[in-house]
Amino acid sequence: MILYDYFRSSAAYRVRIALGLKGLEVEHRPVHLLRGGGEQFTPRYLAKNPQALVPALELDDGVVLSQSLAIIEYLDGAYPTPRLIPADPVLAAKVRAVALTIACDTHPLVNLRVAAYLSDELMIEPEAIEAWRRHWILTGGLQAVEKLIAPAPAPFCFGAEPTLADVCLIPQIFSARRFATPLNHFPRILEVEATCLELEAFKAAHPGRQADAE
Ligand SMILES: N[C@@H](CCC(=O)N[C@@H](CS)C(=O)NCC(=O)O)C(=O)O
Repeated sequence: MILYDYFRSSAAYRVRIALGLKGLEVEHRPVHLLRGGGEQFTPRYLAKNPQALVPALELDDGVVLSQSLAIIEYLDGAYPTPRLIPADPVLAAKVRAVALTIACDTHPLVNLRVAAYLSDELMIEPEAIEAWRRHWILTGGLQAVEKLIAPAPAPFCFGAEPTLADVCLIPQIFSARRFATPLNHFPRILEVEATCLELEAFKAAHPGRQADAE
């Protein structure tokens, strides 16, 4: 399999963690999101993913999957050990709710193309864009996630094993720290982070450990 990847992409980071938890090796093909106006816009990459976003996962038979959560659902179906989406339907819905809070209601608001539009089209100053990012990371995502996982058993988001919720949360925390978002009001989230970062799958997926890291 080939993962079209960018070291700092939160969405690609999710897929890297999932691959690591399942012990799967892939070839990484970096797509530089900034260089030369963005390699995601080249015809060669658009043929892989017409959305011009990373990640994309090319399977051995040439089929290309896009959207990190769809890719992870595929991996969970094709390589079910360990399961990232629990079999219990209620628990699965809770895990997906945390994942979607991050992937649908937080990350899209702070993504590169949104920041580029604010900056290049609306002429918004860099400091205001940073404030925008912090605002949505907190109010769009982490405040709710803290409440969603607080009643669940520790040390991961939902108990003794990592799930899709942890896979989505760790990259969002990385992004929060990158934009100097205060996390001190989120003890449960910080506990999950400390627990995950002890696992090799989470360590190996970290942006700083990627071959294309800058
Ligand atoms: N919902 C998509 C989001 C993918 C996404 O936004 N990727 C970002 C990097 S984290 C990207 O490729 N940005 C390029 C751009 O904004 O031009 C997913 O989960 O895969």
